[in-house]
Amino acid sequence: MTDTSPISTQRDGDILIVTSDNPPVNALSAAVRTGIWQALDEAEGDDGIKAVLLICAGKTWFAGADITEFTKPPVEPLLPAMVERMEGFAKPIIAAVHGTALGGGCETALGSHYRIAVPSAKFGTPEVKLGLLPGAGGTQRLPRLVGVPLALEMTAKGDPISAKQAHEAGLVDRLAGEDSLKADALAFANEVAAARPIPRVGEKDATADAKAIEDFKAKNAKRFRGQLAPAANIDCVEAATRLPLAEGLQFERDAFMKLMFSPQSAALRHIFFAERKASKIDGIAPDIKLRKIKRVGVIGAGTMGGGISMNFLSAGIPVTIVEMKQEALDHGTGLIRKNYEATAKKGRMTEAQVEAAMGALTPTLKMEDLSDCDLIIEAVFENMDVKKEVFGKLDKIAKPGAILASNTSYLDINEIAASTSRPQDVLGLHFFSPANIMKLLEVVRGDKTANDVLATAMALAKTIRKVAVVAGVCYGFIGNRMLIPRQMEAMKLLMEGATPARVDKVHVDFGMPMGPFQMSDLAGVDIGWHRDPNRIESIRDALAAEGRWGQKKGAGFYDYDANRQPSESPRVAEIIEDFRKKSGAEQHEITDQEIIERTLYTMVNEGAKILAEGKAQRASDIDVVWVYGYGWPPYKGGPMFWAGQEGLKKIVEGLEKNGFDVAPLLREKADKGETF
Ligand code: 3H9
Repeated sequence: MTDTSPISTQRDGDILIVTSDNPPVNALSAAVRTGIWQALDEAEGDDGIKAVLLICAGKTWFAGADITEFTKPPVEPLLPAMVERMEGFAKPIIAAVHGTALGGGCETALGSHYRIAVPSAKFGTPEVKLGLLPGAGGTQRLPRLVGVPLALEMTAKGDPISAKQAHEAGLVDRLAGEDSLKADALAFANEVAAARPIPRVGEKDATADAKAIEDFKAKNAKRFRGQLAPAANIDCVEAATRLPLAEGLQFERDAFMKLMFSPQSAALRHIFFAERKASKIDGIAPDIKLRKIKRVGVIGAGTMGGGISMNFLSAGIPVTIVEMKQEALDHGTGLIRKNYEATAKKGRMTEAQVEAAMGALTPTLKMEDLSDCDLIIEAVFENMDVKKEVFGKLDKIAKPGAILASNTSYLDINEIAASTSRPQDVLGLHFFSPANIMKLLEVVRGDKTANDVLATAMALAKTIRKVAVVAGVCYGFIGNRMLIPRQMEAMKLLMEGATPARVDKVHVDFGMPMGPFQMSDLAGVDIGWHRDPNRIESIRDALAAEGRWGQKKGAGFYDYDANRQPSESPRVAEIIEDFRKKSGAEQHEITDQEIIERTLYTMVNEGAKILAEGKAQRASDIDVVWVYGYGWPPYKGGPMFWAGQEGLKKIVEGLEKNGFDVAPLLREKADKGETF
């Protein structure tokens, strides 16, 4: 091993301790694999060494193969070969696990002969989330060790299990003390050094379990819709039940390589890195001093204010929530409690946690009570005058240095900030509904927003487990601004001969959770309605005037039954027909491709404008917004990445064919043969 190798070895009696120190997550890079290989040579060549203890420094055990190497030429020793050599090794290898043993990390633990872990450790094979499968024997060794049902859950869904579950399932042999992993692992190594035969997972048989496999497929069909990787993981687990290890490993290898070169995996890997990149703010040092946020104020106890509050309460940050009327305040706090209790009922929270969260909530009718808050988020009615009045008041109440945020979805943050004497402390925090569940947070940077305010908001987003993206001030910011052309075209398509169900189906087939009209029905057809039933200027006006406000009223673009199951509505068809006649819009045969071009290509076009105007820092941020805020299928990488996969030339041609003005940046990139 060289001095720069992330792997070091050290003797402790008969045991060779092999330590990996490859920050930040001990990814199994070529240097790590080479180092481990050489450490095995060392152990092999020294008769005094009776066992090998593999342990990691830093915050975690190997969190997987090094994903950054996937697009580079392979460097030996490859991970599958390293794991195989470990499994066949003549001296016992003990894996001492802390942090997250993920992907190739879990497989390295499986190749070891004994596994000891701290109680807080997690084990998982999340490759499916990168459009892959555990390609270093995971699909073959897991079912042999933990059985088919758990192996299916772990590989095809990709969620980790706790050390305790892993222990119960036989994946972990022994639990160590939380703070004494090395000592406990050494003792374990000494205990098993001479034990024979050496337990090797690959020598076990996986029990055939055809029913478990069929049940699993049927139960998860909807969840896995459109994706290649879950099915490939299932096939490999199934192969483990009928093939000897060597053949199973080959089966896995072939399936892995197919996935590795699939556009879906490229898209998912893009999103993985895009999500992490989004938290970095161009031009702001990563070590900038942040403001301390010990108490948060929320103005408005409606659905949005309540949801926003829950994020902080769940993270242990006390919240003061303000409403104008006692009734509304009681209703809002009641709803928060109801939500928490529903979570507790599902076993995802204890009663004590519910009480702790509710205990950290201070409801009040007085704005003055916000004076001790470090961050105040306004979630009142979406109207500029109302917002300005609130911020004017806040300016007088909030302590110096408090961050003042608006949850507006569209309005100008600069104008809101100008209603205070401290525009440097003002920014937008655009949560998505339901705010306690949706992962996305658009952090809107005003012209005068201070760097430390922005950086504090981004860090806080991580604390409350949101994926945050910086957006510039423009109408609708990133996400809603791109939604506008999509919704407009969807409406025009109705006028030209399409039905809501047809347009929605194309979106659902594309991989979206719902189409534009299903989304309108969920959000509320009455949103933004002028509320004058006699003023009917659009199909939406006509629906709203008839009380067809969407799912909440049992009718919108669709009719809904008591279980909220939609069906096409004859009444809506009449309304559309009426508008078609009145407008004289030309009817024509509408293909799926035309729907894609007019509703999705137009979004890409708008995204290009957002980028050119500097309202998003990078194209990948736009992708993150759409994946985490609007359900764009992650395996299609977000609109800007997908545009690259489609080919920007094709996007330009599609836009031109339909008479749209092509954004100059999009045209420029298409002409140069580039992607975003
Ligand atoms: C695999 O193993 C394939 C094999 O089966 C088969 C091979 C044949 N590689 O998330 P964080 C970076 S596939 C390279 O902010 P956290 C990440 O980009 C792999 N880099 O930290 C970031 O960089 P930066 C299966 C990686 O504490 C930094 O580390 N494994 C990798 O919130 C910190 O990351 C997975 O899919 C990697 N594997 O969460 C696990 N992982 O600072 C993927 C992370 O420059 N990783 N980075 O932005 C995770 O889930 C989380 O990173 C983890 C830590 C839970 C580990």
